[in-house]
Amino acid sequence: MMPVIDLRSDTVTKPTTAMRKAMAQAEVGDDVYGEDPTVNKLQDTAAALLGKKAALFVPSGTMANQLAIRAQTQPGQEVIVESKAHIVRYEQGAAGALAGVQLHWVAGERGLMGVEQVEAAIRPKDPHTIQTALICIENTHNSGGGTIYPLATIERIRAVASAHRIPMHLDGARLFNAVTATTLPPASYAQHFETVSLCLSKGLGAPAGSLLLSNDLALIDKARRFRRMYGGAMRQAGILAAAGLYALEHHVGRLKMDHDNAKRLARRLQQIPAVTINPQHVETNIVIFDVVDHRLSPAAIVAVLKEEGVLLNAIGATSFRAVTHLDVSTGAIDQAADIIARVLN
Ligand code: TLP
Repeated sequence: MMPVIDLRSDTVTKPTTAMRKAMAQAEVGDDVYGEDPTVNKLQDTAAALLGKKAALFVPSGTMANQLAIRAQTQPGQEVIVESKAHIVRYEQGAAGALAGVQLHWVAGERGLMGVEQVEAAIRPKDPHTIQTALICIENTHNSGGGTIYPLATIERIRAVASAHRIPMHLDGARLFNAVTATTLPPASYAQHFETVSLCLSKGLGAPAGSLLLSNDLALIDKARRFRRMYGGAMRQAGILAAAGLYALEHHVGRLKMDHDNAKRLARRLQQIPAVTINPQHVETNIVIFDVVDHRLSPAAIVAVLKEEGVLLNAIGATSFRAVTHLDVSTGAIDQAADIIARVLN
């Protein structure tokens, strides 16, 4: 059978044998009673890693983001968020449907908002105007191409948010990619946010699970109640938490390989005449490139590549996304680049 090189997302990774073993051997209990020792260990481990007092284990990154929004806003308020953020594009309108808030989009540069943009988006405190309740930042920024927020930008946005007494949430689905690329400690980012979400099922390679972290224990308690409301309170979730613990222990150190592979792919793609890409824009494990005026439509390109054994996503009228992860080797990246070149030329 032809090998499939799956670059659609870093969510497609399958648990390794060692991870499955850790899952099989996990001590478990009923997490709704707070009695799952492995969930508790994961929450404590992640909180310590990010320099936060508490963490809450949830099924998905979407739920972690939505709990952060629900717990820190009132219906009828507004949340500032970058226009291509996951919260805007890929969460099925949950912020409006479940928290009753309006999203105020700010168009960033490759997903990154500037401090002036954020400041301009904050609503005045007059009786007519909707009130800004929360500012969300995505780091790394998925649709921006795995872009990393400079810490200095976050610090400036934080200062503005504090001056207006507005809390901040970090969608840190891929925070460890930012941490790996910058070599900054995770807490150096996390310290600027009231809440942080962290995904175990992206580059870290766990089959499911995310965490919501905060220093505010009352806020975590509130989020726990909403987790129940949203159907995310699980029972013997230690089976999943064990995978998360294993991932934090064994899969953070290898993220650099994914970044190197992404850069390698970008440099190869740059040599294809039909492709537009700036390899310098590839900062982590996400490669976004454009194919303009091709005889094949984006959907047709994706379909032909699939027949040739390469899976990736079309994410716009001319844009494609390829994501590197622990189930694609450097050899597979070279093979994928050869196939993409053959199909597009
Ligand atoms: N991103 C997925 C898709 O949903 C688009 C992907 O393939 O990249 N925040 C960010 C920045 C994300 O990229 C994602 C998932 C999430 C949150 C949501 O995580 P899950 O899928 O666990 O709900």
